[in-house]
Amino acid sequence: MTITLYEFAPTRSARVRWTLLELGVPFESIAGQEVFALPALAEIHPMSKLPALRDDGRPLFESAAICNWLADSHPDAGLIAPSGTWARALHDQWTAFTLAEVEANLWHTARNLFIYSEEERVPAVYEQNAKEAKRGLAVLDGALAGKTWLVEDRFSVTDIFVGYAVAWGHMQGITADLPHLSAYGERLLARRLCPYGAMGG
Ligand SMILES: N[C@@H](CCC(=O)N[C@@H](CS)C(=O)NCC(=O)O)C(=O)O
Repeated sequence: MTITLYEFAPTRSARVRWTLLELGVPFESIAGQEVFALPALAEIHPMSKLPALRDDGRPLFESAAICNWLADSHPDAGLIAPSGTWARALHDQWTAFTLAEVEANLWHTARNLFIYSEEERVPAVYEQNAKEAKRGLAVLDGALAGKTWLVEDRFSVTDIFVGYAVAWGHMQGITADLPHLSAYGERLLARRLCPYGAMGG
């Protein structure tokens, strides 16, 4: 079994890197900004986005799908609750919530800050996106009151997934008055294998 990860450090590919490191699974890394232009990436991701993965030759994209697959296919590591359990439903809840209510807004701002050409950028969206992302982050802040980790109060791939959006929100300057979330972010960064030190989009 060989795993190849297409990645660029400051992007959502960091979620997959961290998951692989926590699982102790060896992998080949195709890394760097130039990866976006590789034909091999286009063969996996129809929009040539990162992260992308080949597992034993099979192509997979979307960070949530990849992280879940990796954790599910290495069940002994206990990094994700089994399908059909309530803990798994909570994992699905927090990952879907993070994507829809937090990350979509952060990404829209990021695209208008540095992905789109100058003529295409709409700075008016920053404030609205920050407001909506903060509503989602505030829900996570509440969920973390009196808890260390999101699901069953033990570290899991849920925290790897949600943690990236929390770190991203921190970078966009919208987590300041969310104390449980800020403490959670610090706990994540303090973990030995956490690669979220250098990220952002
Ligand atoms: N929902 C996707 C997001 C993929 C995505 O947009 N990745 C960014 C990097 S974080 C990218 O490849 N951007 C290049 C582009 O938009 O063309 C995931 O979580 O994997």
